[in-house]
Amino acid sequence: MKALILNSGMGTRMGVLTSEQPKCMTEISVGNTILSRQLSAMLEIGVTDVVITTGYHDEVLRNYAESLGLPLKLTFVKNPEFAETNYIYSIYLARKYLKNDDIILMHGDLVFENGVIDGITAASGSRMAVSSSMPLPKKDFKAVIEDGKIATVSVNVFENAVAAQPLYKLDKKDWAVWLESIERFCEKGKTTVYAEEALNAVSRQCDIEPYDTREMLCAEIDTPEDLKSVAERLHQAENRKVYMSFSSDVIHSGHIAIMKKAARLGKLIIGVLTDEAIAAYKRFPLVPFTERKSLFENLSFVHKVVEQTELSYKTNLQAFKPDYVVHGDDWCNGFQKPVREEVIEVLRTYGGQLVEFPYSQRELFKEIESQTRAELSLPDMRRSRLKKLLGLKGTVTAIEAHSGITGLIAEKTVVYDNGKARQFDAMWLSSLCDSTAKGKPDIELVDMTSRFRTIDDIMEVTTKPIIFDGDTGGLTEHFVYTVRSLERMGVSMIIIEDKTGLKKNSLFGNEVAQTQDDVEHFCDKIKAGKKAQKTHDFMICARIESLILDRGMEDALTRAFAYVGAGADAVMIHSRKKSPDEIFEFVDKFRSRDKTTPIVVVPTSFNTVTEEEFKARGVNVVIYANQLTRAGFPAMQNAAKCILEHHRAKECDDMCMSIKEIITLIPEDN
Ligand code: SPV
Ligand code: MG
Repeated sequence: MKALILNSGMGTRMGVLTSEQPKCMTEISVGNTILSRQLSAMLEIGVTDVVITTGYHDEVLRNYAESLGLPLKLTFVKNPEFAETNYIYSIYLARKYLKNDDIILMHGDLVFENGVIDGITAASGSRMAVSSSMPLPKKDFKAVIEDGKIATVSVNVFENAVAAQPLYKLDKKDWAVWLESIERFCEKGKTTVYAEEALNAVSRQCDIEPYDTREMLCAEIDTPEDLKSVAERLHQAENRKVYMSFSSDVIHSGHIAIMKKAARLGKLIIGVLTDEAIAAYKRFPLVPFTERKSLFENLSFVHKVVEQTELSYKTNLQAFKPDYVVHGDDWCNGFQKPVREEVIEVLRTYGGQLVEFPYSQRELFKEIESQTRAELSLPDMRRSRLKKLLGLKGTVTAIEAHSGITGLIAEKTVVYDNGKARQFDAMWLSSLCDSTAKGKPDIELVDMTSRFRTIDDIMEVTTKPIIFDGDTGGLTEHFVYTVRSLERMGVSMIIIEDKTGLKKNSLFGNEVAQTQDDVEHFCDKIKAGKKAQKTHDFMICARIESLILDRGMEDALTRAFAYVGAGADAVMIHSRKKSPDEIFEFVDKFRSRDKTTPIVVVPTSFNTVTEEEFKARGVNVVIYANQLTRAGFPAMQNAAKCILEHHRAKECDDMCMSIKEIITLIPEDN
């Protein structure tokens, strides 16, 4: 594509401003002339071949254009008869440089904002700039549109016309038709008419669509008054605020392209989502907030970088009142739909506008995302993440997983509510559920090798941190090896309970014989585990069984403080009461002396308490310890019964996931 800029004319209506130089050299904003803006605009859209017709002050113009030093191939064609002819003749003289190419054609006194040239060149096919929101000009061009195509361009048509500006993008085919018509006109001596006369003669053979610039600036400068008003409008346009939000760890060329486009609409403000906001809706960010923020701060076309603390744009839009919000067009459906609707709603309150650019689905970008996921699942990355999440969110949630598929459910289940997303932060590798899945009782019968195998299955397909139910931790001599193995695998925390002998599930309470370990012995186990671990981020949590075994609150608290003293990174207080009162009392009393050690709860019995309430009371980890198992097995039992009852599977089909769903449930690129 080439550009053709028509600069032969004298611009007499500009008065003294054009006595020494052609009109296109008039300064329109600090350090920029009409011509320098036009040439930069061509460069920015990738057009490097520019033909400029000259005449009036030809030398001055050439020298000036060359002095700009832009990496453009400039071809100057002088119309020596510039005073007696119109630009139709200048084009005629330049015709040999203009054949067999798409053309951007503009008058040399035209000032337009970036959005106009971006819009006019966005789609294939020929376009002419028109404005449906501008009043019809008396003297300037107007266009008549028929069947969606430009039929007539003239200063004299008023019926069914819209304001039009001499800015065209013409594809080779249409331009050839017009250029041939120009040649015929000039060869018949019709050199004083507008080139548009030649277009009108052949417009039915062309497909030039109108491009509506609406409120955007696209105007010719004929007089000093025009100069003043256009300069003001340009200043406003260049100072418009444009807002985009980002949550990605990496900035790839797709992001750069869309940001550059956005920056062409005004001053680009980037809202960087905080780690907490990202962790809530997709996955833990690989690159922390401060790093991600500085990535954007170092981009020359970014004006300002701000923090966005939630998925919703509302707070930032109300604070910055951007003229435009820019986003890829991929958020019209799916979970971001309500976020988008809220953006439109907020923009409407003050007259802002949403601009959506096509979202790039390039394979490379998907690959970058999946590599990021892969990195999150590496042992070192995964292990440290629980501590980071605790620091970030204060309170985290975990759900049990006992197999690859339950791991995937824990990993991927997300619910969206009004632009907010909720998902589990971590996985609990329950001894009860792991044993149950193997059809065995929860009595430390499933050995560590087998438990590790389950971890491995889950780790292979997930990225979230794992909290391992270590039962009693076994013999201290064995526990130290368990700690190191778990650490190596990338597990974040082991919880060991202060019981000894044959362990039974806590939810039996004193209905079965269970022995609580003595404080000193359990403290020694904790100390040995802490000494054995190699990294700083692995956590050992001491689980206190005093309430389960009716030993009273004092015993629970004494043990909790002793275990923390021995080096426990967290304490878990367990209860099998329906009422949460004893848990709340423990948390209150523990927190009155220890403000920081994380408290873990497993609200299987006291299940009416919300995560928000636990958080408010000072609890840090809420574990949903067995719900997937308890939900899954009755469903399977019912399906089995249903088949037995009906002697066939048809009746049980409604209870089942479809074959299509089950075979697509597990993505191949996991
Ligand atoms: C488990 O899930 O295995 C637990 C929690 O240890 S509980 O079953 O409540 O004891
Ligand atoms: Mg257990």
